[in-house]
Amino acid sequence: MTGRDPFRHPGPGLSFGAAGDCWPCVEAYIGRGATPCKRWLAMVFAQKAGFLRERTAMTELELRGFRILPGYLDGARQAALVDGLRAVAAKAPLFTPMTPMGRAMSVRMTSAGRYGWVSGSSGYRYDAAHPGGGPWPDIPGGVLQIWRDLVSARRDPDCCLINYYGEGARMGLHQDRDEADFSWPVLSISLGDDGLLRVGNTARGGSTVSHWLRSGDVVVMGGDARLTYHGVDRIRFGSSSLLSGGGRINLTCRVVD
Ligand SMILES: O=C(O)CCC(=O)C(=O)O
Repeated sequence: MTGRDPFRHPGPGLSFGAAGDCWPCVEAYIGRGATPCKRWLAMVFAQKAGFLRERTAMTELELRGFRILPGYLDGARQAALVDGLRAVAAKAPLFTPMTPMGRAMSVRMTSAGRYGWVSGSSGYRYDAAHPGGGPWPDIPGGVLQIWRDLVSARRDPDCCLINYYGEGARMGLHQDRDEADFSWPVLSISLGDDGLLRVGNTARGGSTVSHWLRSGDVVVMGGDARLTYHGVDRIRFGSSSLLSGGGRINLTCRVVD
């Protein structure tokens, strides 16, 4: 097959609604005899399971001071956010951050707002420019609305960090402490595949608790829990149909200075 195959396998990365299935599998599906491949079947079944688990908004949870709002965003708002993020990623492409120790992180990231979060040999910091040059795009209005509704209408965040978790990506336990004023919470929005959030303590070490975050869940990390260690152990790749290529997007909105 030549040219761009509209029924290709979802490739890695932020496909944001691009057509997602491979043509031989679609042929098999509609009965022309080709053999479906295992990856495609796994994705179809995982998405079906995700659909069956679809829930309405649940009561708020509290996890070591993190305020978790399960199902805060309905499907239409999630899809609208993904559209806005597609426009951000077109102007400020996802990149693979390197740790100060020179190791590639498994998530890919970009940012929107006055500042973006970057890392490299000089450490972790906020920067007014994308590593490829140029300013970061504006934070999409749908994201700002969630911040204004749940955090404050008095001041908007300076940075919306966008993390994309492909298959196998994770994020180690860490504190968000590169901001000047910890009285402002960090607002986290989950889109796409389920992600296993691990929450520790305000100092390194000690026991941890875990909670699966689903698409549309929102977490407010503030107050006494503002500096609580947290991370994402793994995702259930293909568990959501929001991103046709699979994967998870997490947005964290931060007041920086
Ligand atoms: O992906 C998540 O749910 C958490 C992301 C996070 O901890 C961060 O960006 O600092």
